[in-house]
Amino acid sequence: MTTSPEDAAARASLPRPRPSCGRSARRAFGTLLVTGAIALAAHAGEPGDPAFNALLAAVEAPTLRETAREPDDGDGPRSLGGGWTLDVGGQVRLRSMNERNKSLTNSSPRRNDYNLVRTLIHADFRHEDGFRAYIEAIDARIHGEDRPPTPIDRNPLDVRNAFIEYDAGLPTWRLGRMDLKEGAQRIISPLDWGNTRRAFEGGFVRLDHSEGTHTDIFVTQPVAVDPHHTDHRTSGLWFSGVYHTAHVDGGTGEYDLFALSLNQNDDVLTSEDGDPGDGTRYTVGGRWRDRYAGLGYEFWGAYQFGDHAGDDIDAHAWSVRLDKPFPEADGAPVIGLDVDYASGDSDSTDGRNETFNQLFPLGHAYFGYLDLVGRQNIFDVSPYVSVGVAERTRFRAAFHDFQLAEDSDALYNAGGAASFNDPSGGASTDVGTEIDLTLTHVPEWLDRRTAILVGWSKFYAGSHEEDLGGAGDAELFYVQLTLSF
Ligand SMILES: [Ca+2]
Ligand SMILES: [Ca+2]
Repeated sequence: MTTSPEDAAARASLPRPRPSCGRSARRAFGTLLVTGAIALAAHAGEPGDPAFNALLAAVEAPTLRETAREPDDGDGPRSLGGGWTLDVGGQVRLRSMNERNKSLTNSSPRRNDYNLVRTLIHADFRHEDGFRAYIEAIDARIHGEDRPPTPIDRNPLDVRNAFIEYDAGLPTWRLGRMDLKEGAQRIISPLDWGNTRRAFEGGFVRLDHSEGTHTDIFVTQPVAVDPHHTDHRTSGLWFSGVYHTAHVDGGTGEYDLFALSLNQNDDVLTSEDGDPGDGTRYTVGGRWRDRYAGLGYEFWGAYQFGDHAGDDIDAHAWSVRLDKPFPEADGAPVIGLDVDYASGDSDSTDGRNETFNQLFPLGHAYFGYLDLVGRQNIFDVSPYVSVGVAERTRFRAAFHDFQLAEDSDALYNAGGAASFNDPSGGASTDVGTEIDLTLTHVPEWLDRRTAILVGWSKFYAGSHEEDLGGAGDAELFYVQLTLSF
């Protein structure tokens, strides 16, 4: 989105737009949604047995769940003799997507209805002496789309995981193409929601200290998905780090400490003066999660520094999560609140890069299921409620109120792409609001780890996009079936 200096100056002289009546109404609706769902919880169905509740908890937030089987998760590997075993497994996932105006510009075609089909098959060879070879193939396709596919939709028949491992007890060494998943997946995730998932190539060492506590050290290059050719690691891009996770308080508490480095060569970056260059971005931070008096809480924070094509990096992000479960009540409801902040750039000409870089996140889980918002230049307040509404069925409702952290920086989507940028800072910071409703059902007649997910999301565009030529709201309806074997 571009705008003339005259327009920007005219807007800058106007009073800052205020939230409209409709917006206030939606905020009120968000509050009502939470209280209404709590009331609904009081009349919900059977609480169910604890084991099933645990299973449901695993699938009720599909965005935080590893739907693909972990390399070490098997139901009975077969013996090959000579100390070797083999486990073969996989997953088929089908998702029907019905999007409306996801561009937020009302550009044609406004509707985009398509089907995503993904098949994963793996073979896991292990030797009793600690040697291991793991390979996983992916076939990710899209059908019937009205708009061009995104980079995470397609990857017909490729290698998604291929590594060798040696587990000598302490530590575990891994070399090859692999997933990286750390903490609550805020900045390092395999991005399971994406049809293609995400992988890295390089070396990985896990130092095991005790149950639930480990230190990971890795030096990798992200794999670039190529829908037409074989995938390769991204040349000139390195992602390395140390990520420590520890369990405390007898397992109820957990904390992370991390130091990461993203190194970009080949002049792919651009300074605020417009000069191309290389750069290294360091990210240091931590996370603390525990429970107190029945209330769950989580604090997360990260600071970034380094060099971006000659500009100094100075960026940060933080999150606060609170949740209150009612395990004894019908439907075992949970109410919660997420607040997420990620810095933006306050001056596009000062030679300081202040936009937080979200790195390799599962943004879908945190900033609305329409994926219109990522962890960059944003302030998001999101209350939510989750409750069992019928046998083996759980309902979740979340509300988001999005504001830009800095009005002179862009809106960044879940993939990190910038849009609706007004460097003059004349446009409103009001990005909009979103409602996400999901229903997850685990059918009794299907195997474990199999789930049906139905979701509806609606984004109500705020005055920021309207100021910069956006038009209309966005909507998404989807149905997903996941079968693991
Ligand atoms: Ca490919
Ligand atoms: Ca700047």
